[in-house]
Amino acid sequence: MKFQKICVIGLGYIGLPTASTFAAHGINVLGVDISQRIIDTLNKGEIHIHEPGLHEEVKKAIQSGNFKAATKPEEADAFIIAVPTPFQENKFGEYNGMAYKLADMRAVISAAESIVPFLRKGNLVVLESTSPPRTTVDLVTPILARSGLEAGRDFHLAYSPERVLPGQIMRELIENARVIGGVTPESAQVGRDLYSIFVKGQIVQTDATTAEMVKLMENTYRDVNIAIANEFSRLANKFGVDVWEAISIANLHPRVKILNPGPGVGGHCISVDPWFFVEAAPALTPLIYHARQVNDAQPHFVVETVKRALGSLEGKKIAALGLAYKPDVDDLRESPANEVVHLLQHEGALVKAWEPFKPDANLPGIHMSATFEDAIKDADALLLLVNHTEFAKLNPKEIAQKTKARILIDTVKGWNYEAWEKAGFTLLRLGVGK
Ligand code: SAJ
Repeated sequence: MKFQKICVIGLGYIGLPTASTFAAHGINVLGVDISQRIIDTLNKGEIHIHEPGLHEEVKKAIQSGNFKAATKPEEADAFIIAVPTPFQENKFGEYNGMAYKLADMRAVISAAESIVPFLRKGNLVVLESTSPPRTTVDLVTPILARSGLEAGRDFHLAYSPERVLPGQIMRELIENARVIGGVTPESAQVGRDLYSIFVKGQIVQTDATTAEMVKLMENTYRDVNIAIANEFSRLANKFGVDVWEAISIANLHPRVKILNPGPGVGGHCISVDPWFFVEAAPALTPLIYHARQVNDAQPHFVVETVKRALGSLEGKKIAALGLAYKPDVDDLRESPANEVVHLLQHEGALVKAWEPFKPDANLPGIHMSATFEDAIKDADALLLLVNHTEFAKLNPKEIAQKTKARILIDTVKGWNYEAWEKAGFTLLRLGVGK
């Protein structure tokens, strides 16, 4: 099937790169978002998020006339839904005394509803948002049926998850393998026709529910593996071992690849998606549930480590370096660093936070320093929470001039012991019981 015009609903971290990449490949793209502010920003050729290479792509797409943004969809050959599926803030499910988080599917529901008036015979609709198993079949299909058209007979419907890594989205969108799950084999084939416009990686066709499950399995696999690394860090601490050394030696085994411990698991994917499995089948998911618990509790282990370095935290001044959920991104969503700062403050610490990718972030209850120098100047200790490249590159001798702190706590193995100790600092690393 040929596509002249497509409509991408949701212009966030996935929708916007997808829309601008289609536009760069000559497709007429209408990007849709509920936020008028985002629409105005994009139509000026500006962007509202940080992702390397994205701004240039959007600017070119707008200038070429291939891309415009609006708050309402229009008729098109294909509709792509790329809206967020967070979890509900104040509502939990319960199974055998275990509370679990619930998906908030409202954005998917209203995106599907917004397509109904514009849906025509022969169209393709693709859901990209990470969703609980069976969402395409059980939630989206009945909504689209309100158009009077039937999925798989009158129009094509598929689920195709994004699998791109924030920070490398523009490249991975094109190069990564892509799975397309159709409600019928023909829907999957038409989905393939669409994405083969720019995807260079392998495209695999399957059914919609398999594709949904694949996406959740990938992120759950990573979550469970980070959980074991985090649990190892606690064990190493207890047994007087350096977890980083132990992991690097264990990883010499040809079939072992332990991930890195850290302050916890953040972002809007890995810390969220495993809950979709738990919600869908709590009786079948004890391992997934407990891995989530381990990762969510890791900020407490960071606080214990800080206490080991500083004793009581009452009145102690701490510079928290990095609030993003991972290195070299500006995304602060579900960031464990944020949680660490709150826990430290709860123990009486006076925390100044510095996030180079979003110095002016407005986070309730967190004091953001306007400059790095201000954050570290009067601190008793510097706490490294995110391994941003610029933190790894800091010059210990220069920092020794800029701060009165002589204690460093490194939760991400971003700093080299020798260099910092030579400059007069004492460095304590998460998961090092030596
Ligand atoms: N983390 C660790 N230890 C590690 C690796 C990561 O603590 O060894 C932490 C990070 O610091 C971060 C969190 O885990 O807080 C998640 O980071 P990430 O880099 O593992 O993943 P995301 O959330 O940025 O992107 C993931 C990717 N999924 C997989 O690698 C299986 C990406 O490919 C997906 O497209 C994305 O989720 C998504 O959108 O679902």
